Amino acid sequence: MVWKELFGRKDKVEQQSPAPNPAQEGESEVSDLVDETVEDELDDESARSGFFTRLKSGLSKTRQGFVGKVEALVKGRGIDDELFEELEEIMIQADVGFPTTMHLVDRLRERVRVENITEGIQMQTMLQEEIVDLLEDNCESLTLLGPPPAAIMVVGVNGAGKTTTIGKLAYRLKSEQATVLLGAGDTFRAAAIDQLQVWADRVGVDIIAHNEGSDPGAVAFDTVAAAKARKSDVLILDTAGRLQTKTNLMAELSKVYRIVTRELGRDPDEILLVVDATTGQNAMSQAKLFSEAVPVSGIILTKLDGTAKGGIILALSHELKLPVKLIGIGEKYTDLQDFDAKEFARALFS
Ligand SMILES: Nc1nc2c(ncn2[C@@H]2O[C@H](COP(=O)(O)OP(=O)(O)O)[C@@H](O)[C@H]2O)c(=O)[nH]1
Ligand SMILES: [Mg+2]
Repeated sequence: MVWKELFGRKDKVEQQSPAPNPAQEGESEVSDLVDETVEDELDDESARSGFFTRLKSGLSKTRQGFVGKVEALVKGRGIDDELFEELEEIMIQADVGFPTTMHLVDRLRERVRVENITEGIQMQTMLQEEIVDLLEDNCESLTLLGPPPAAIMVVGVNGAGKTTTIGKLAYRLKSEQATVLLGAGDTFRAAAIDQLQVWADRVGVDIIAHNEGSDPGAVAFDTVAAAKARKSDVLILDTAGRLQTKTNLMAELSKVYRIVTRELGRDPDEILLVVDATTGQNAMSQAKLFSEAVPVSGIILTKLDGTAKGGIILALSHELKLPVKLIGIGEKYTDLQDFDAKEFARALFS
């Protein structure tokens, strides 16, 4: 996601607003005395390899728990029915889910037949290709088409990683010269408001917050109004971690959505459902239920670094037809990445 391209306002690049200070991570500033073109290329290159290295290390548990097992299975084996069955088992254990496992294994069976493959090891490359295909079928990046303020609503159960992700996203957008306004829509707990405030201070963006227990609809209203008045580029609204079983809380979430839509005069640009990858198949029911309350436009899958069962990403993408737009691979500012199917599969299989 490069918001300035999405907005088509490259002029923003020239207006150097102070970049947020990622002091926590000790990133050094690049000297602007060096030839800019070379610097840009180097930056691009090191940014790319940095991106991949972080992705790879973020996925290390899943690599061991899923791809590592596939590797061990197919090595030195010929292809027979038993091999397919054992492969299915590994995939189910990695949370790929039954329908998606069946889909992938059927594809492999078909290709093994048509392409006359006999060695198990050849099937591993095929699996990687099929995973890329499956993920790309439903791949979309964050879309902030504006007009400003672009609006992002962030929903999901308590503890999924909403507030942290909003902090990371604000950092990222600000680094790309966007002015960002946060809305502390989780009014249920004082700690939730404070937590977003801390992120806003750290990143250096504005925040609209009311007191604990106040109406989240009023926060939504004020956030949109302030974003318009201050001519913010992007507003990001946090929401309470409504348990999907509590109907009244879901109703409240739809109300917040209606208020944002009304005040904006259009749908929010994104309604992102934050899902914790470590919650396994429960992620699927969360996605279904939240989608009934608000028109979820994409998923942010967090804590991929904390699970060996990252296969859930395949289930979410294939079964729900909801694109995974961003992934969280750690707790630092920079541990939020655009989801790229090819890079993801490459990191998993390398
Ligand atoms: N390891 C890891 N932890 C994360 C990630 N995203 C969020 N967390 C942690 O998950 C916990 C809950 O996050 P929070 O943002 O408060 O969730 P919320 O209740 O949905 O707002 C916090 O301790 C975060 O630091 C991630 O991608 N990786
Ligand atoms: Mg929160």
